[in-house]
Amino acid sequence: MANFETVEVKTDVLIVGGGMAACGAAVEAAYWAKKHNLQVTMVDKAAVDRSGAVAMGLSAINQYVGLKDGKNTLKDYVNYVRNDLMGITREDLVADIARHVDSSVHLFEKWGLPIWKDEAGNYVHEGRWQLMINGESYKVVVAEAAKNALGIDNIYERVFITAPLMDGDKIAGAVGFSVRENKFYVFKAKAVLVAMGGAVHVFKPRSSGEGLGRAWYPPWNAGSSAYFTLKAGAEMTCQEVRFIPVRFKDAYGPVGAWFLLFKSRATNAMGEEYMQTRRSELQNWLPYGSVKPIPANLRNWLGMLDVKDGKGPIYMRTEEAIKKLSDAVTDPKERKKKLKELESEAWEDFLDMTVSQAILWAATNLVPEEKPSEIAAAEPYFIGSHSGASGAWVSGPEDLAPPEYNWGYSYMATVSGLFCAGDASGASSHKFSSGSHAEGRIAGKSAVRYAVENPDEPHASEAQVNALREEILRPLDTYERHQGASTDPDVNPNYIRHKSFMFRLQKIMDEYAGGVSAQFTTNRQLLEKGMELLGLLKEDASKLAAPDLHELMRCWENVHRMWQAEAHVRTVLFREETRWPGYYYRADLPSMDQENWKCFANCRWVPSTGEWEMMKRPIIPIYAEAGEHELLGG
Ligand code: SFD
Ligand code: AMP
Repeated sequence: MANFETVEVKTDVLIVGGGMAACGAAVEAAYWAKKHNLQVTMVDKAAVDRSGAVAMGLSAINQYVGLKDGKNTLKDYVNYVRNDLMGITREDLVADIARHVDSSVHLFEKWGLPIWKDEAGNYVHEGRWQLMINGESYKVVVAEAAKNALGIDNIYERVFITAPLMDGDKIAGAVGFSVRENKFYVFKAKAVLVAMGGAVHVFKPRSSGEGLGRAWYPPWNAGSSAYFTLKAGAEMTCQEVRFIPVRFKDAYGPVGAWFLLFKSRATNAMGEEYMQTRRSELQNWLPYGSVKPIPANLRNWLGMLDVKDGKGPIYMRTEEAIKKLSDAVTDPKERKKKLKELESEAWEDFLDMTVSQAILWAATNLVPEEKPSEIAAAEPYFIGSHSGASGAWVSGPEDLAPPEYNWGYSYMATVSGLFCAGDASGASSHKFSSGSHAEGRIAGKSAVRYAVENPDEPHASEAQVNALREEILRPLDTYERHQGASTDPDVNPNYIRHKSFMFRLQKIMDEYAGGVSAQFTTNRQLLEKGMELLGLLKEDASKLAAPDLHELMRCWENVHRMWQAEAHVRTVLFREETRWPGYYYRADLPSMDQENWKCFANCRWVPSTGEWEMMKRPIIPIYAEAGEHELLGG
């Protein structure tokens, strides 16, 4: 592409992504870099003010430990996370994030985020770990601090990072392209911090036709973190752990406030409460089936059993919850006031973070204080920061991590100089927006330390840069060369456009890897067939075609998704058990095997051979005595 300018940017620490983790990294890295006269650069595919999962805002901060109040301890949080993930978690990472997360929340408040307070001036909790916020502008507030810290000249927006730049097996930077101008970017850096979020639309979504693209997690998080770290040769963890949230049906409104704050019940079409009627099923998943709160995947599973038995729809009993809360107020005038307050809180919960759910309520004449509302399990997502766990395998903090979990700088992947945070780093679930920010801060500081102690200039060969440029821009060339071969630009014997490619990927994942249509169920033969079809899809990736920069981005997003898909299918195959029913069910191996599989299932794509390696890594308890650890489910 002769009319493409190549722009080279040299920096010390490169932050890729501009979301919660990246903004946390920016604040901390800028502070430490200044002390050492180093430069920190951030690059985001979108505009930092409204990029990433928090673009629309949030109505709650889901991780606040409240260590200062003395109500919770680090051990409490570690126990909660370990149990929720059916025993599979890195306690060192979870504890490290938990001990830093409160300060991120206090910073948000200082920067102007309104956090709900009660009459005594204390934070209003949604649940034990969650705080209610007026969060429509959450991301803008967090972005402003990051921008102030870095300086606007050090931020590149609307540049889609496509691949890592390597110096042998060490990271040397990243390459990408502008989605608005004909510019190919080559960022060279001593340390690179990956925070490009999770992966959405790897599986076929429930939405179709006019609603296509609607999802719970943002469709613009397309697996770039996983692709980047895999292609750099980093070891990955928990690639089999996809997250399926239960959400208000069709517009994906959050359920947390209803279950935790409003204490609502969910019932089936017959009015039965599956969390009660299906309780005995929990015995099959001990010790995790007996913990409190019941792990997210098991909560899903009990509801799914009702749906499988034809007992849907499943309803959130909003009318019942609102009545119960307002009836508790005896004075009629006060009761009326309470009712109004609850109604407005219910709407605000959606307006703060899932506006389309409020629109759907309005469009379908849904009055929450009068009528229950349907809920459903969404489609699978890859997200290391919520109740999923997928991401890179990173080094733990020196003072907490045993030798098996520590190989140097905190939050550095197994590739020298490559750091990860938020959805990009694995096995440290339940960090959410606040914990991702905190993890970004720790990783940002660590990346600066790496750049100080490894001062050699980054080096990447011209041949590598040229090869990447050619490969990345190829879809534009392909389109230009072949567009005349047919009258319909979507149907052409010489190329495939991004949407058709994505549909093929989603169909494979849906039918063979346990998506919505397959009721989240799969087996070895299905997975192997899925691998075969993914192989064919991978061959066709070189035929992707794009008429413009926007579609070029779409093409690469789908290549990134495809690599996330492959890591997933390989790891679901590797783990010979069902550990997370409600997320996926291996019909050929329908129970949990604590003896052989209470371990991490890790994988690595080896750049020098193009082969994949699969390996087990041990679960090492830190926060519980051996006996107690068992009792607590870990
Ligand atoms: O209720 C590239 N989340 C919630 N967290 C909470 O604390 N409270 C809630 O209420 C939450 N809920 C919720 C949440 C998310 C969503 C979408 C909804 C509801 C509807 C989760 C958090 O948002 C999440 O944990 C964090 O945001 C994760 O942080 P991070 O940094 O890992 O990801 P990001 O913020 O999405 O940022 C990703 C960035 O990468 C950029 N990017 N840049 C360059 N090149 C590429 N190729 C790139 N690909 C991506 C993005 O633009 C973005 O800047 S509730 O449901 O639980
Ligand atoms: P959600 O809106 O589902 O993302 O939930 C917000 C927070 O509440 C997350 O920390 C969830 O893990 C938690 N949560 C949601 N539903 C429940 C529930 N029924 N019991 C316990 N925790 C829940």
